[in-house]
Amino acid sequence: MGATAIPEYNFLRYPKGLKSWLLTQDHKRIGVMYFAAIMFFFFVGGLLAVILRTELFSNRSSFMSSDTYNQFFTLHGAIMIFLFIIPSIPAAIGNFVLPLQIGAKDVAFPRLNLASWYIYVVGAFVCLFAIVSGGVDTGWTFYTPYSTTTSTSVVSMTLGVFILGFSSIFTGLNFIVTIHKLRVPGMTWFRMPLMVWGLYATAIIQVLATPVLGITLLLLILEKLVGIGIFDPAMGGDPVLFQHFFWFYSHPAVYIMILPGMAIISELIAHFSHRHIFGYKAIAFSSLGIALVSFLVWGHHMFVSGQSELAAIVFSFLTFFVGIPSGIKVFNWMMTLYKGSIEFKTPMLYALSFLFLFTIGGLTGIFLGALPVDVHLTDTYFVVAHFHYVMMGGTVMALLGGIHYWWPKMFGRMYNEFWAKVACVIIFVGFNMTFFSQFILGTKGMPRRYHNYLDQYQPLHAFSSVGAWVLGFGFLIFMIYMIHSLMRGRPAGNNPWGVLGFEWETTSPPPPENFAKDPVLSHGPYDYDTVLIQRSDIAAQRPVGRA
Ligand code: HEM
Ligand SMILES: [Cu+2]
Repeated sequence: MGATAIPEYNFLRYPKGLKSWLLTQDHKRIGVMYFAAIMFFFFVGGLLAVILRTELFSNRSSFMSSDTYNQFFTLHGAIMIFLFIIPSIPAAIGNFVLPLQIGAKDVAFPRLNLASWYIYVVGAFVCLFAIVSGGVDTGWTFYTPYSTTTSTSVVSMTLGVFILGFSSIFTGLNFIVTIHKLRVPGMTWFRMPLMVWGLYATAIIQVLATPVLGITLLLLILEKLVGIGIFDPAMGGDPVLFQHFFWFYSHPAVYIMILPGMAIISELIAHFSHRHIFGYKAIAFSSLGIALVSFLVWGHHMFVSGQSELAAIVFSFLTFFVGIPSGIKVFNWMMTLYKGSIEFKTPMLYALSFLFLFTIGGLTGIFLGALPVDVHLTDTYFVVAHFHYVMMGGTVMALLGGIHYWWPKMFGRMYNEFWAKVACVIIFVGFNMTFFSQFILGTKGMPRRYHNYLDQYQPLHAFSSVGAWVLGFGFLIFMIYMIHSLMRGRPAGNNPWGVLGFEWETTSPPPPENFAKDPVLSHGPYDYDTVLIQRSDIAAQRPVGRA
């Protein structure tokens, strides 16, 4: 534990100057720049959410017109999906962690990596332009025929999302090649940390699915600008075709959002249980299984679109298969915890929150995948609750766990553990208040995307809104102690958690070239039982008297 000072020679300080940041090819700096960007958009999207919930507190005294409401929920959704959650874990955390974890000096194509960051920034500005030049009110899904007829800035918004797609594709490409080519000698596929497996499965989807979204949005733009007639029945097109195209990307995209979250959870659960992860291969292959199945179920978003009965039944049936690999993961995580010597540090608290919330999100997804149930629940608050449980209860909790876990490596400083735990508990409670109530609202028939509602829904809506304020308060605390950590945090030392992994063998923050001397692989990623006795930095962290 002895390290006391932050090493002078680290990637944050060297090379010096603004230009060295703007032209950097260092995956760690690019990761940090992505991190700053996604956190910015998370807070913008979160602010919009709190405003929406405040408006929904009561069905009468509203401070927003219906049109403004439509714009706000669209912006909230689009920002959260395209600017925040899709790039969040892969581009920010993954960029920083992946090469370190496989003992590499950088990603395979550092310049492409930097290009992906600039493309992201350009895409973000185009989206922001859409917001200031009239906004968008279609929902984040841009469904035709409404999106081709509304006078809001659909063209610039979809163009922005089109551009963002390239940044995602480039990150995916880069990671695939990096994982194939740059692993340290001796790191076979089954000796990779599970984070790497998760990022690999994600990258495959990013590369294969995102082009479909790109083309769809391009067609939508052409439809709007020159009336090409792909989606408009009056010209021989079909509006439902848009839904097929859109969900052919967007269902796999929900796994772009959740797989990297699951990857972080595998790491946190193994390391904070100080135990070999249970069912390593099952977890690794289930990531690939999820990636594969994700391409076969898009029609479950379209049960009421008028698709054929046969299609609906097939999609419903296939959807149940998604439950299997996810269930395998949850089972193996539970088995890892069982008999582990669990350390309840903040990252682990987020991992346990994830287990609880993602299970609710996943199981309610099975409800919605059941054709006869979905016909009733579709477009109600049940859906809103379901996807927030998955995306926020799942991915955001995992992201927060990952941030707390790798923060000391990224910035070389610890945060205040007490306040971090307090914030975690507040976020957990606020989250459940906000969104559990919405399951009930949904089953009672409250439709989503509505500005006003009947009196009978008031108490639950009010409760949900109070929950959103609690949630916002939790994030405020998070912001404060993290900023405090950046300025005053205690130096972390190389391995503050006493865990295995190449990233913990170099200094915090690491030097620009990652490792002072080439790392050598001497054990598997979770070999606590064999390595423990030999390594003082790991043994020192262990609670006394536990085996
Ligand atoms: C800070 C906590 C959050 C709150 C209080 C919140 C609240 C809301 C509200 C009030 C709506 C509109 C519901 C409606 O009228 O139908 C909504 C929609 C949505 N939210 Fe959130 N949200 C939060 C976090 C997130 C996160 C983290 C994500 C994704 C990463 C997300 C993604 C979405 C999406 C995709 C929609 C659908 C937009 C649409 O219907 O087009 N939200 N949220
Ligand atoms: Cu889906």
